[in-house]
Parts: sequence; C-alpha cells; structure tokens
Amino acid sequence: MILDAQHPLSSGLTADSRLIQAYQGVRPDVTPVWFMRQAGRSLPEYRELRVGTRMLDVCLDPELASEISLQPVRRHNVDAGIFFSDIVVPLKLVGVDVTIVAGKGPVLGKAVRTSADVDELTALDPAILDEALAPIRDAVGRAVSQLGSTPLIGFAGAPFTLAAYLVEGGPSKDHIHARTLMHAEPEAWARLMAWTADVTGRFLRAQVLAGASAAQLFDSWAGALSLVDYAASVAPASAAAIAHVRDLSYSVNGADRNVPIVHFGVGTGELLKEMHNIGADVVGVDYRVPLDEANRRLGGAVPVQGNVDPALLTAPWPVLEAHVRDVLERGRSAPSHVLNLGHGVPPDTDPDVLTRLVSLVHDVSAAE
Ligand code: 1CP
Repeated sequence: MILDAQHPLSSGLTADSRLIQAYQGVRPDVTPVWFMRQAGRSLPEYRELRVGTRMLDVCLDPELASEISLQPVRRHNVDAGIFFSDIVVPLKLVGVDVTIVAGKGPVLGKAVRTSADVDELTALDPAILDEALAPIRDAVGRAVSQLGSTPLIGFAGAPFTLAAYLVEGGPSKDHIHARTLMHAEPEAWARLMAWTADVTGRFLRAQVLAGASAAQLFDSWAGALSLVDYAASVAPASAAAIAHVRDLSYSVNGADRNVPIVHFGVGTGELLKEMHNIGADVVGVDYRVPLDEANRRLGGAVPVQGNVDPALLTAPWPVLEAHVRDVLERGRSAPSHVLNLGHGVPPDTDPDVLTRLVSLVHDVSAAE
C-alpha cells in the first residue's frame, strides 16, 4: 500500500533526512544519532510531567505522549524522535490485564502458562485494535506535526519479547517458563506467537500510517534463545509481525521505497543473520559485538544501528569519547550506520552527556 500524500515520507519532509537515508543504505554527509529510551527518566522535564500519573495512562493520553516524544528532540538535537509508548500498550488495548509497575516494568494479572491459558488469551480479538488504537494514532499525528523534517520512529515489541512477559507474568531474567512452553506445548506456543504477532503488528502499522517514518521491532529478550529455537519457533512470528508494515511504501523522485524496518535485540550476537532474514532492512546491535564484526556476520550489505555501551555514559568524558570514536570507525565498515546505544539510556544518565555525545557524533563524522 502506498502511504498517503500527507505522510512525511511521501510529502518529502523526512525522505531525505539523514536517518532515512542511512536506513535506506545510503551513507549521509553526517552520521545520524538517536538513543533508545531517549524519552523518559533521564530527563528532568519528563520526571516533572510524570508526577502523580500512571505509565499506561500517560501512554494513552495523546497530548502527554506526544509532548514526551518531543522532549529529547528539543534538548539533544538527535536525528530522530522515538514515539513515547511501551511494548505492552497493544496488549492493554486488546483487553489483557497488564499494568506497568514503577521501577519494575510490565506485570500481568495472570501468567499464561498452559494451553487453556493460551485459549483464553487468544479469544481476545485483535481486530478490535483498529478502533482501540485511536489514541496512539492521535498521539503520533500530534508528534509528527511538531517534528517537521525530523523523522519519528514507531516501534513495537517482537512476539517473543511480549510472550516472555505474558508467560512469565512480569520481568524475568532467563524467561524459563516461556522457553519451557515453547517445547512442552509447541502447538499452544505457535498459537500464542501468531496472536501476539497480529496484536503487535497492528500497533506498529497504526504508528506508520499515522506518520511515523520508520519502524523498529524490539526483540529485547531474544538473546535468551538458541539459534535453532529462534529460527524454528520465533522468527516466523517476527516475520508475521513486520508483515503488517512490510507492504507500506512511498515514492521519491519516481522510485518506490519501502518504509524502513529496524530489528533490535539484546545479547543476540549469534542471531544477527536470522534477525535480518525475517525481512528487516536494518539490524540494531547491542554493545557486546563490535560493529565491524556485526557487519561481517551480516554479510557486509546491511545498514547497522548501535552500539555505544550505556555503561560508559557515566564514565569520564575522555573514556566515553574514545569509545564513541571507535564505534564510529567500526561502523564505517557497514554500508551505512546510525549511531545509538547498545541498549536503552540508563535512568541515572546526565542528560548533558547525551547532548554532548550527539555533537561529538555529528562533528567527528562530518570531518571524515
Ligand atoms: O525513548 C524511548 O525509547 C521511550 C519509549 C519506550 C520504549 C521504546 C518505553 C517507555 N518503553 C519502550 C520499549 C520497551 N518496553 C522495551 C523494549 C526496549 C528495551 O529493551 O528497553 C521493553 C523490554 C519494555 C518493557 C518495559 N517497560 C520495561 C523493562 C522491564 C524488564 O523486563 O526489565 C520497563 C521498565 C517498562 C516501563 C517503561 N517503558 C517506558 C518507560 C519510560 C518506562 C518506565 C516507566 C516508569 O517506571 O514510570
């Protein structure tokens, strides 16, 4: 489907931005930079807005969600905004009993542990999302209208990462119940993954249709899986999730382009190639694998995103600077590179360090 003429990719507002060029495999004059979790607790203006509110209520308030999405763009001069929301928002909207507990993360009213639990969950009809996602479309529209030529990135959780919360009932370290269900009840697992792919795919599509210029699928916890399990029991559902946006296109100077899709995971060095193979355009790399090695594993033809170690954000500036220069240098081996962190911004990060890091990336890459 072709995006409508008012979409910022179709109208040309964001199609030539550094971020979209890099995501399309073209190396721009300056390396673009944004940060996962750039909106949120590292910003005093965010903490001020959040006083007395609940996370999921904020995500469903279009005025607040758009304002919070814009805060880091105003402050840091980053090359993209990321939509302020959470991966569990579409679960909440489809009727799952989920809350976000401050300092902990998503917690489910009831863990999905058996085939009967999967029956109960999947009886919730993902089609109701087309209406229920109205506040998300509204929030994206408001953010995009303020962002002008700076692209907004839409995002969603990958089916495995969402299933990890659904099956565990909340955050966990090794996702052991999810991995047990995968093997003990393969048929129930497949139904759980297909349903989750549909729910999260609709969330992602709604954001792109409302004006997001790129889409990122977060499979944060896929690093808990072996390559064999990932390929057999997870990758097909991730492909089904991004199929919801894979058909979306726009045209620049008479050439058709697909809306770029980024796929990111933590501890997924062994899975990089499979994560690209689901149909992603760009692969996000965590801090464990240097970008030149990631590029080699990906075959040398895939744009990469990453991978400054978040732990170094609180190290002395010269240590961080040397690390960022090294990341930029290694990123030059790939067809194009979007600088990001290897995972989200830690809450105790000094926001001025992030602003300084953005200028460093722009200055160093412009001089190359
Ligand atoms: O700038 C941004 O990136 C903000 C938007 C955003 C995104 C992209 C939030 C807001 N959450 C997410 C994605 C998300 N949520 C992921 C994928 C990215 C990642 O790996 O970090 C995951 C795994 C979640 C689940 C989640 N939600 C957690 C992690 C819990 C765990 O298992 O360790 C947490 C703490 C949340 C709550 C949340 N989401 C976002 C914020 C700002 C917060 C904190 C809210 C609060 O406590 O008040």
